[in-house]
Amino acid sequence: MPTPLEKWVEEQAQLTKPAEIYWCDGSEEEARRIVEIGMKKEKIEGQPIFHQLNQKTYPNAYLHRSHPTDVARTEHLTYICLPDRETAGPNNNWMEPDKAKGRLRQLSDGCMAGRTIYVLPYMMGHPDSPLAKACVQLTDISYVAASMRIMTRLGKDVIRKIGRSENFVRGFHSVGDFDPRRRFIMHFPEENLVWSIGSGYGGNALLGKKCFSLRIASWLGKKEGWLAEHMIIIGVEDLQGKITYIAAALPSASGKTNLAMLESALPGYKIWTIGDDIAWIRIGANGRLYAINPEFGFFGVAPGTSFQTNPNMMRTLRANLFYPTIFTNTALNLENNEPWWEGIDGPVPAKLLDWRGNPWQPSSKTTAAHPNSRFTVWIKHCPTLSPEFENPPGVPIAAILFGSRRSKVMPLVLESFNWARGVLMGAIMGTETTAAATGKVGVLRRDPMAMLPFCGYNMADYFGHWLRMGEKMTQPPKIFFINWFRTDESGKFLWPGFGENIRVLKWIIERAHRSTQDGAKETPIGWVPEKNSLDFSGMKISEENFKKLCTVDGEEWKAELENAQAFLAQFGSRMPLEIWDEFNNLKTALLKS
Ligand code: OXD
Ligand code: MN
Repeated sequence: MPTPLEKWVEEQAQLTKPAEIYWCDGSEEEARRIVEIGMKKEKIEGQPIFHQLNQKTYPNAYLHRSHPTDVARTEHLTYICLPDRETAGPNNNWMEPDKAKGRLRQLSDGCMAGRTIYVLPYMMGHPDSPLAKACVQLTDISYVAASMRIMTRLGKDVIRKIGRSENFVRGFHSVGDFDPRRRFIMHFPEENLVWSIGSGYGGNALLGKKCFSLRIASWLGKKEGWLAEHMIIIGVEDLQGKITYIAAALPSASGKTNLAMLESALPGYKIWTIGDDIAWIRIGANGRLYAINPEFGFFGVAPGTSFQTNPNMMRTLRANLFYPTIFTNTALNLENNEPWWEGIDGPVPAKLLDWRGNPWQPSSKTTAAHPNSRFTVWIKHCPTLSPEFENPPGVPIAAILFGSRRSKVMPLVLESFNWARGVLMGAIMGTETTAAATGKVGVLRRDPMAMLPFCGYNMADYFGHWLRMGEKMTQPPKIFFINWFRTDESGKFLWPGFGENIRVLKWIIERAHRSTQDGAKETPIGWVPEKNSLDFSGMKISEENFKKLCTVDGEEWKAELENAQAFLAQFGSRMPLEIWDEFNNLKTALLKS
């Protein structure tokens, strides 16, 4: 008798008609073979999937050029297929599950003809973690097979673990013909199923990541009483060697990965990396929050990454371990066969191919690397990886941070008065858009808790779930807001960011453990730091700039709340009343100020 897993694979193969079914075992030898297939056999528009880079300076690294129409997440083609539209909410595209499956079956019929279907068994989370989930993804491209081995705990043990159980997360993926008109990323939360066709882009195709670990997992979290969040997890070690753990949500392509492995500008402080994108968070028996990173690799944005901005990532990218590192849509330096992107150290090389493989000159109108070019790299390459990364229960979280990307309005750092107010402020968080998703860059959109593209159900229910989680904890973490992106009148950033961000983190951990209100100024929206409470040793900042960074401008905030009110109103009567109560309290406080 075939197992439910074998049966499912067989059914998918009958539909998609591949030439071959290949069950991956996760071994090193297999990883090399898959990369080899991508260099020699599989092609996109006549071009090999992988190009081997300089093995001396970037050991085991390869460059992948995607289909030119397939370079970012496509939110307008991403659907949540729950039985009723209301449960999916206005924050998601919705399709009725049977209708969605009909459409997907039609698109998938014979879509793998002549190709190999790779069966990828993997775990999200350490297998002994109370939150761990066994998953299987099917794909028809070596790029995704190789990337999933970097991003997850992939191996044949997972097949043994699943055994005859029906209880595994199913991910079906095919690149189809890469045509955006036949591209869909569909989620079926009630069936633990993701079905993605027409795209090889990470966020659309590595189904353990955004699709399962955020969209489906957020739904599971709501049902089971935990949280799946778009958050990094770090430990901040202080001068006494004490480590305080923080989870921080930042919008896509806003320095999340840099923060996750920050090199401290303050001597004696150190950041320990646990995760750079996703946190699964549960309440422990002691009433505190515990977080794990369910992933096993980084899928980070290349442009802007350098020894100046993120030295630990540069070291990670050059580590010589047996997991391949994949660069996607970066430029190629023809002089030394190294990847290149805007913002990397050193001068612009004389001979470059752009991300599409065409010769590029500084006078060219487009950037050489795609603005959303990426690297995929194994987490164990990271020199700041915390020993707690492999700890199944996770780490206790003392502070939750919400970061936005705002040139005005949001101060550098702000501590919320309490959990419920923090949830409201997280719910109305606005941010200026980046290249991580298709669409216009730099326009303001509400991105609650940096989860707008990733919450797999109605966000009104999600806010309610956050409020309930707060009530269940005996020691809820403090909630903070950070904004590295505030500018002056001429559009210049007021805060240097990067390694200097430790100064803000230091303030935060001190506040998280504090017993007094000293060092903070109360404003209608929360507490902001007094200048002398931030450690500015070794850094100069003028009184005036510090004031601008921490200003809470009543007029700006009144306009902000008006815009936010319209956002909240689209959720209608589903919005928890507590959220409106908090909103009205905030509004009253601002009007009084
Ligand atoms: C990502 C994203 O790729 O948030 O992490 O878009
Ligand atoms: Mn992300």
